[in-house]
Order: sequence, then C-alpha cells, then structure tokens
Amino acid sequence: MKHTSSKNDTLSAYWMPFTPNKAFKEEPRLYSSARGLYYTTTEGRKILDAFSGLWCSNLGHCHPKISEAIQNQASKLDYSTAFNFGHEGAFELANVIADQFPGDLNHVFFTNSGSEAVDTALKMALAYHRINGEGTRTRLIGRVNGYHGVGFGGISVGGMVNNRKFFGSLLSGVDHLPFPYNSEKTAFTRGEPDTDPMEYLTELENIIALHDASTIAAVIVEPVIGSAGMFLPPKGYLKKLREITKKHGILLIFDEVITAFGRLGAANAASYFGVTPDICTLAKGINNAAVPMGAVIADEKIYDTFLDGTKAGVEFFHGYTYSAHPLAVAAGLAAQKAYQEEAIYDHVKANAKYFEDGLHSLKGSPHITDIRNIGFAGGLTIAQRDGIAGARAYDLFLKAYELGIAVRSNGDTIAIAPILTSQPKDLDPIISALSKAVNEIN
Ligand code: PXG
Repeated sequence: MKHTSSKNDTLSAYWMPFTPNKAFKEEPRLYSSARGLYYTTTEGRKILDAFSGLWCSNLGHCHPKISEAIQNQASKLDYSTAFNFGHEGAFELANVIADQFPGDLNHVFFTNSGSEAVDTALKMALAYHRINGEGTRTRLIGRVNGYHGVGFGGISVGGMVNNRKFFGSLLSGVDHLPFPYNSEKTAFTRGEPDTDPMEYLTELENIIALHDASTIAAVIVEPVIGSAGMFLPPKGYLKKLREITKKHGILLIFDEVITAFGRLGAANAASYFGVTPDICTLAKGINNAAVPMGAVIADEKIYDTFLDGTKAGVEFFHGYTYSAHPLAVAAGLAAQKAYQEEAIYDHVKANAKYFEDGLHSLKGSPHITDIRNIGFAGGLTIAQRDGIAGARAYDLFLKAYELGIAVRSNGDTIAIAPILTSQPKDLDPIISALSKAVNEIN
C-alpha cells in the first residue's frame, strides 16, 4: 500500500534515520532545547534524558564550558583543512586522549563519527599488515549482534541482521564470533557473568584453524555490547580474546564508541578491564557530542610501521574533509577538561552500585526477564507479547516517554544510560518511571 501523506506534511521532507517515519510523523516527539539532564519538548514538557542523548551527552546538555568553547572557536578559526595543514588544538586534543589510554596506544586519527572511526580502523588494520609484509592478512572477524556503525565495513563486521540484509554482499572474507550471552545461565547477573569465556571463544580458534592465522587481519568487538541491548562479556573473555589474537599476530580492535570517556566509571574499557588492544575506535563522549566527532587510537607499532614503511609522501591514503574540525576539537578540549575538573570517571565509579541496586530492584516486575548493568549503563530484556519481536519493549519506551523519561528500545531490550553527572536523586526517577511504565503496559 502506498504511503499516504501524514497529517504533518511539513515533517515529510526529513527522512529520519533508524526511525519508523510513518509512526513518528503521525505522533512526533520534538525537542526544542536541552540543559543539563533535561530536554524540553516543543509542548514545553521536561524530559529527563536517561540515555545521554544516544550514549553521547555524557556531561549533560549544553555544558556551559563546551558551548562557550564552540562559540569562541566559531569566530576565531571556523575551518582548517587537515590535509597538509593543522591547527594547534588538534595536536593538543590528540595528546589529551592518548594520555588516557593504556600501553602504547598513542596515536589519534580524527574522524567525524563512530561509523567512520570503524571503517578507518579496519582500513588501518589491512594496510598495516600489507606494509608490514603480511599482505595475505585480509580477513576480518566481528561478532553476532555486534554494532559497529553503518559504513560498509562496519555493517560487514557487525552482526545485526536488519543492518545487513538489505545491503547486498558487503565485504568479503568476514567471519563472526558467537554472541557471548546465555539468558538461562546468567539472567539478572550484576556486572560480568561468571561463565566460561571459552564457550564463546573456541569458535575463534576454529576460525583460525580453518583459514590459517596468516589470512586474518583483525578481530573487532565492542568490549561492552551497546546497541544490541547492553550485554556484558563473561569474566575473563576480553583477556582470553587478547591472548588468542596476540598469539596469532591478529590485531585486536576495541570499538569503544560508547565505553570510552566515563560510561564504565573509567577512562575507557581497555583500562577498566585491564586489556590493551592494538586499536580503539572512539566517538560520542569524546566531545560530549556537541559537534560530530570520532577518532581512532592506534598503538606505537602500527604508527611506526606506516611511517617507517613508507619511503616518502603520504603514509595512509585516508582522511575526511572534516577530520579534526576546529569546532569539534574545541568541544573536545572543553569536554576533556570537564571530565577531569568534575572528576566524572570517579563519580560514576562511586555511584555505579547505587544505579545497579536501583535497576535490579525492578526484578520481579511484569515482563522483565533479565537485568544487566555496568557503570552507568543498564539493559533490560522485555518478554515478547504474542511472539511479536520488539512490540512490548517499544510500548515501554513510549510509556516511559509519556512519564517524562527518555530511554532507548532496541528489539526486545531497553537500554538505560544516565548522564554521567547524575546524582542518586537523579537516578531514582528513572527507576520509578520504568517501574510504573512496566506495570502500566500490557
Ligand atoms: N560503534 C559503536 C559501538 C556504536 O555504539 C557506532 C559505532 C557508530 O557511531 P556513529 O557515530 O556513526 O553513529 C556506534 C553508535 C543504540 C545506538 O541504540 C547506538 C549507536 C547508534 C545508534 C543507536 O544503542 N551507537
């Protein structure tokens, strides 16, 4: 049936991303402003942002110092190409970021989104092996249910069927590890489940045995699984993954787009879990999302290989018109300063248990079949109604919004990501609204 114009014709020109456009345009939810923990809608309602925008407005909305930095920058140096020219802020921000990563993860390549960061990291891995004399290493390994943005590289290593099935043959030579989750064994676990990580990593050894390590470039995983509904790896999983990849000369990429800059109560997942990958992808909280920005951080051997292995000229044929855009960098420097000045990572660490207790108090509420948490990130699984995937979780999302709380539904899950400055009194209304909402839907 042809789509008929909605009652809101002025809304039809904007084709909205990852949104049921028909349903939205019948009943739009429009924000007009935001400050701190709250959005204000065009009807003047206040909505408590329990998802940090989209895992990204970590320091709260319109942070005064970030807004001021962007305003000042806009009238000082609006744009500078990153190809053959630079501006001081870009170098400064790269240093501030590198200082927060473990090991010799020291070199930062700027992009404009997480998707671009992922495609950049995959290209970096392939080119690294080639320059290093191992050009046969071309295979990439992702994971079932993984989300690595929407570029062709990202959806190829990603493992969410709807993000893949419409788009043809994708990249060739990609394998996927199993999703490291077993609802029967681990439902309602606080923090990382205590199951044997090899249950999910033997498959990596099988893939290596099948193709031979000499054909495999990199493994990419989200250290904490975000988009699929906030799931944690079993204890020891990331350490074991590091051991296996290192043994076989395979690069390990952590997609830290949501985990870096405080979400776990640490600077990043690599530090939190004590596991150092070869490359991390970053975005979102890097500059509080006030201007689009992403980045890739690579370790010393990768950077050195590119620089030493190229006789003269460009070492990496890759980059974006807006790489290290001055406004994004200004926001980044102000955001990074705020993380330190406001001791955000420690604040999250200190209040993670309070959030955990609140979230797990929902156990026993109707429809909730699992609750997961780490730092200021939470995930719920919602039982399907009449076998229809996602419908009840979506109703819960709508009901919570009616009650003044913005969370996120993805399939049969609800994800909660409070703004990292939230105090216990700000977390309480999130939990009580979810409790009320889950009791009110059918
Ligand atoms: N990697 C990861 C791990 C992400 O979470 C991206 C890459 C892509 O970033 P960009 O900036 O290109 O969007 C993301 C993005 C959700 C949700 O529902 C999460 C994201 C995007 C949309 C929805 O959790 N994360």
